[in-house]
Amino acid sequence: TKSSKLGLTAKILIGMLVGLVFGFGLRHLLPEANFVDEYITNGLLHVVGTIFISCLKMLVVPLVFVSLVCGTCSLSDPSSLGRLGGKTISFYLFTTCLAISLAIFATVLIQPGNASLATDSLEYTAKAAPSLSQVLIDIVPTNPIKAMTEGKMLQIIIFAVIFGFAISHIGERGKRVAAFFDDINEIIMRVVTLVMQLAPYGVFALIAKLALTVDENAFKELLVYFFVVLGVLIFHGLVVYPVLLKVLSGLNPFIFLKKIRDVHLFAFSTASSSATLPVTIETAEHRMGVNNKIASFTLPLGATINMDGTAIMQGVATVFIAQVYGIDLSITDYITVVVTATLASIGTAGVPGVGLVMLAMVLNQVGLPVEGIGLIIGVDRLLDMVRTAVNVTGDCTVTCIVAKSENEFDAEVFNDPDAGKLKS
Ligand code: DAS
Repeated sequence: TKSSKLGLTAKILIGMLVGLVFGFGLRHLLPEANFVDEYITNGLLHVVGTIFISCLKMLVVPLVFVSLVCGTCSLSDPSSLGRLGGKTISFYLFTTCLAISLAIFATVLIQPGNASLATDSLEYTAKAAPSLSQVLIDIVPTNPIKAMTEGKMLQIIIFAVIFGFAISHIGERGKRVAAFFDDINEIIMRVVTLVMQLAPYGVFALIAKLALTVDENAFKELLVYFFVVLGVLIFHGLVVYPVLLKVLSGLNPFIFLKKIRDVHLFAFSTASSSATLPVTIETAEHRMGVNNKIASFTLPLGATINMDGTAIMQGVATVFIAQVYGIDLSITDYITVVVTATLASIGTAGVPGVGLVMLAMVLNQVGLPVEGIGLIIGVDRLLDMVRTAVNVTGDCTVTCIVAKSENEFDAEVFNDPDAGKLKS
């Protein structure tokens, strides 16, 4: 039947649209109804949306550990591990620097901040973020199982790389172990595709809840700020990455953007790079032709330390807050913002609400009032959804560039429009 021909992407988009109509319709038709809040917003929609995100997050640790063990033990030699890590981290830092520089340039140019915005009643207590040296020390797990139960991504990555590397050094027995991990990886990827079928319902609930709870008044005062962040996010996501992909790998950016659509929809609706990670890995490997030995390393690392969308919000927010408080930033301050935000993206690996935690670090660094964050909180939820989609696009772009440069890329799969397409 026609409906069975509808791909997953179309079903998710329908889920989003119905969620928007349902949420805004209910909000404006029954504005005072208490039962809506209790039984729908914080009841049905909250339960369905949370279960959907939990189903995705449930797969992250086993998938990252198993796929990274598979990827590492199939790497030809240890030096390729070093080269792969060096290339990946350099590209991630470069794209983050570029993102925040674009953001600062746009905000200085457009000047969205003005002294008319009320600042006296603002307050914001920043969550303490670990120092970069502490993050580096924490990278090595004292207990790998504890790292997995706590979802400490960098610790899981390090342990999986060491474990996988050791497998490739125990001769014939290693081949049997590697084959076992390959089978487990296949099983987990199959579970990923099953969970992805829940997306239309999960996305409906998440978007409907957003429509019912978003603070429409906050947008009135922050419209210019909101559209400056949105504009730079869209420019970076749809212009900068495609240009980098074309120039550095020769790949067709239009095919890339078409194939990454599901990842965008998951990232946008969940606002979580880590929850989206199973879909990102599945898409990179089965739809874009990136070899597991690359994707299994670059994508978990990217989801943890590469947050260009977040850096863009920080760039705009920092200059915006300075403008509202009438504080002039010097060139040195701008350079400090770029360096701090780039390093902060590594320093706050995997911290929940990482965007605002990093912003507090950047504001502190240039002596701006952290309570200024209270100005932008009202529109941050929607911007978080968009910048998460940009974050994962950056991860995929660098993954394709690195895979192509390592010749661990199947161009046939990339150019096949139906490769790895989820049959609904
Ligand atoms: N939601 C974060 C992410 O998962 C981004 C952010 O908070 O800015 O990438």
